[in-house]
Amino acid sequence: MPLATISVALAHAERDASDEPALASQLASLRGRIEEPLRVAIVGRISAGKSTLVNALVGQRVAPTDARECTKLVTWYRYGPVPLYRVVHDDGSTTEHPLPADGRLPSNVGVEPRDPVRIAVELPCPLLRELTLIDTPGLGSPDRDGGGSTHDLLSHGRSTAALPQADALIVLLGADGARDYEVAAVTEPVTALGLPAIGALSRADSGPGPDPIAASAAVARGLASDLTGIVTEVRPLAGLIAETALTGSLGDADVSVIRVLAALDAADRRRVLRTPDRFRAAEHVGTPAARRRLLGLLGITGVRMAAEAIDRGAHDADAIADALRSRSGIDELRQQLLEHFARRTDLLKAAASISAIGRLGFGRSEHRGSAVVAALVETAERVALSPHMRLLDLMRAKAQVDAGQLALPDDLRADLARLVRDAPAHIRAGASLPTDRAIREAIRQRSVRWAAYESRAAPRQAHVARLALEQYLQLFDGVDEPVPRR
Ligand SMILES: Nc1nc2c(ncn2[C@@H]2O[C@H](COP(=O)(O)OP(=O)(O)OP(=O)(O)O)[C@@H](O)[C@H]2O)c(=O)[nH]1
Ligand SMILES: [Mg+2]
Repeated sequence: MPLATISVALAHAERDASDEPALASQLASLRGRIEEPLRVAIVGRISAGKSTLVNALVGQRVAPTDARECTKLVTWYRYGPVPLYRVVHDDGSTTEHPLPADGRLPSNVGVEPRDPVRIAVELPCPLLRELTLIDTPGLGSPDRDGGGSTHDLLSHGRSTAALPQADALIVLLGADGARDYEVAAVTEPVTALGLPAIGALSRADSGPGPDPIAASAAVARGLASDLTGIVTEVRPLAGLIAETALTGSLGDADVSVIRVLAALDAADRRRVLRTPDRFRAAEHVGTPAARRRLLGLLGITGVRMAAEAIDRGAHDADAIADALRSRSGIDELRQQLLEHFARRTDLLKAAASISAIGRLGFGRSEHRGSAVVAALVETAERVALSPHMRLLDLMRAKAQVDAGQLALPDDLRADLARLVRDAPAHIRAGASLPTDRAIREAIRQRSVRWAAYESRAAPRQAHVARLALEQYLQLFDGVDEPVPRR
């Protein structure tokens, strides 16, 4: 409903702004944005594994990846029936090209890196019907040591300039992301925009020990707790392993090398797989080129996991890829993307539109004095205060409760978890049956409990209680009055 209200208000404003063409075109693009899939930007430091994650999500090695700084232009991945890419210039002009036969976007698309352009890729990938992915250049920390390189600054600037175009974010915290200034470089621009964000501890396979992915879960939990209110959840992600598994990159030759490894006696296998150098030097396991290739595809932890998959009965490339995928963390990330973003598209689009309208009306906006904009801002502010939109506040409160930063009695915690779910009314209300009567009864009981709590709780808890009561009231209003029988 909020989204429809905003869409209509934008249409009216566009009509009223017919003698202000620059404003009218901005309003038209805001309205167009409402009709599109949700835009999710992937942000993180240089080499955090952003482009690798894009490839894993779309199931194709399309984004160029490299150990050196690689993505210099913001690149959009949208749904389209035919694989192609467009180079978008600053003046809006575009040139269209088919994707090469190997499906990879050329790493140099034939423009000077300084040209202020972006790239728009279209792929027939089902996930892109629901979400548009925006791959960004690495964020840096230019202030830390008196200014990064010109490239760092340029990349950082391009990324931060692209973020207001997004509705939601995936924030990759690198292996070194546990250090304060690294976290700050990435989270500052995110915090400034207040966009909903899910976090991942990327390159989770690169740590020491036999099972670095499992070991990094504790670091991820610590980050999640430090970053409450900025990102919901932080889980370990081994993007490279996910990319290889989901793009069908393992071939028969790779499987033969993995088989040889799996057949070694336990002590020899442990020795060979202790470090990448030892694996490279293991002359009794395939050719040097084959070992290099396997390391590039999976990293040493991934190679170890592939051999373990054979121990557990995987017998071909597909089965090994399945085993790798399920341990990489990508399934969980996808699940989070659907749960927190795709299924909440209308709510998040409404929130993003409200922020964008706010930016038109305030700050350095050239349209600040326009009466059309003033009317629009007023509508947006009204919608922002509606119970529909305040569900976002309740979701944030739940994240604080989950992170242990806000204490609530157990029964209210359970109520809160149900209330923020994207589910039918009877489930949100915690009713025993999906009937109007049961729903109303459940709402009555729970509201009494929350109201009693509100009256004696500390201010932060009382605020959550008011938000919860507001949602119950709204649910109650949505249930049809029973028709009295004669
Ligand atoms: N071991 C390991 N390597 C990874 C992982 N993800 C990416 N890499 C490697 O790290 C390097 C950088 O990955 P990219 O995906 O290009 O990183 P990016 O964040 O897009 O980097 P920029 O575009 O330069 O900012 C590449 O060599 C990847 O193969 C991972 O999960 N584990
Ligand atoms: Mg990149």
